Amino acid sequence: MTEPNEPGPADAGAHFVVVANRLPVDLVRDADGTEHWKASPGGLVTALESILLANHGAWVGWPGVADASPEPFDADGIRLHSVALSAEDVELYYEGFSNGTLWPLFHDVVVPPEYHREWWNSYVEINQRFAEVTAAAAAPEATVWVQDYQLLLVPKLLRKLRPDLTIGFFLHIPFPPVELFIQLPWRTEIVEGMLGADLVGFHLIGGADNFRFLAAQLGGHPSARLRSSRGKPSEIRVGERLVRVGAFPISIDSAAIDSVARTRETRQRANRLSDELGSPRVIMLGVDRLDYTKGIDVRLRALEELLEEGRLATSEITLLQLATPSRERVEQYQIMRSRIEEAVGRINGRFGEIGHPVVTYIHRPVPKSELTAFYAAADVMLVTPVRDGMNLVAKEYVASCTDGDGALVLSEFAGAATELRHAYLCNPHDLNGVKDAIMAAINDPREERRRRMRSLRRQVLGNDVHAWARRFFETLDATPGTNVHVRTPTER
Ligand code: ADQ
Repeated sequence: MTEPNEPGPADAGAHFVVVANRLPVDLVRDADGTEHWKASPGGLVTALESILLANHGAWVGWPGVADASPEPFDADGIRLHSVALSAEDVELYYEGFSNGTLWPLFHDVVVPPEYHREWWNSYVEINQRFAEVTAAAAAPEATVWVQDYQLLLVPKLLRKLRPDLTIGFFLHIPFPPVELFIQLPWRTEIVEGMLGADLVGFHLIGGADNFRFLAAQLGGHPSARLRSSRGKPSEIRVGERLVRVGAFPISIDSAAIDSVARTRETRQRANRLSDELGSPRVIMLGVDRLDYTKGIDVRLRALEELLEEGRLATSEITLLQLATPSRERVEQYQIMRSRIEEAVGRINGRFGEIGHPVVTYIHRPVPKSELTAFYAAADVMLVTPVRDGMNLVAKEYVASCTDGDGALVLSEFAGAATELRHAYLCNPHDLNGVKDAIMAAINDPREERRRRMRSLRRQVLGNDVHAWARRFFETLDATPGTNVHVRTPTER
């Protein structure tokens, strides 16, 4: 998407509406108070853009700045509806309940989740606000697709306001096992909120199974116990309705990344990067939001020990670690950032040489075109989260490896590991295992590395984000009682 156009006239509502915490454009407020919009095309926009355009769709979300409530407007054919959040809403609903309670709880309590009633109250209130804006934006019998953990209550709240709608829900992060989920004081409300959808989608079968089990336990929906045959969505009876639950592993626009990676500009930038890094034998790369789930600390510890033990030498390797700033006002993120920056400093202090640090650390986002060149330049990609819903970085790396020469070290705790079986898989809690996986990725014979990469590329190029969205809609359409009028173009 590019810059938005001027506000358009009010309309009778869209037949397809996406609801997500953030709009696909960010409102930017300059120091002098002037405001402008900046496109921020994430993976979800890429996935849904063609469907939104084919259906004159709408998007409901927060514009990213406190106290802003612009009127609905059109941006490249998509109608954008802002949900206004005050600074206090951001603190309680977003930083608090979404990222201080749900995020750590759903990521296996990697850090302790905090349970505060005022965070929960705000979460309920803001979910209601999202439901109201969506109810006003949707045409009669429209299809609405609600996204992610910030909006778990929206399906039920929206159904109450607009029983005519067909509602899909997709969770982008893991859904935890019952033993963890039941810590949540508002566990029943959350499960009931999600069951307001006609189709509840997860990345993995494990998440769908966890949810079904909980629905049976907490929601009093005994039919939820019924297991479906592997890979097929199952059905839960909720009153008169049937709710489908299934696994839909998300992907990327693989062909687009592959073709950018093949351009001369990208190849040249990749070569230049290698020169800038001192043309080492092995370039290792990490690309993450700076988040405590991503295991940046794990790979730094593995690297430090490998250097200490002399299994790797400063002269032959380098690690480029890109870490996008994220949730910087949340305390656990500040703690993690300090720990990572301390480790980078320590490793460079111990093992770096003049003009040749072992770790190059960039704490800011990198433009997508640059990122593809970085992937193309990397001999070994390190993806070591302690828990991750999917991890798109792993797939982006594979799509960028057009010469088939690259190795992916991948945590078993990333959703992507269920599909990318030929990566160098490792358990991030087993440091020796991580070190061995890194060494194998570096030292395996070229033919073995290429064999693995061929298999990974088949998987990633054969299962792209467009297929993901299509599968979700087809399943939603096949759910009894739904009324999907969404066109899903097969050609982009
Ligand atoms: P995230 O936790 O944000 O997503 P991920 O899937 O890796 O994690 O996606 C990150 C995206 O940000 C990638 O497209 C990547 O290219 C980009 N990115 C990361 N660091 C960057 C940098 N330094 N510069 C520029 N771009 C950068 C959540 C879940 C994941 C799930 C996705 C999609 O936590 O598990 O895979 O949603 O469902």
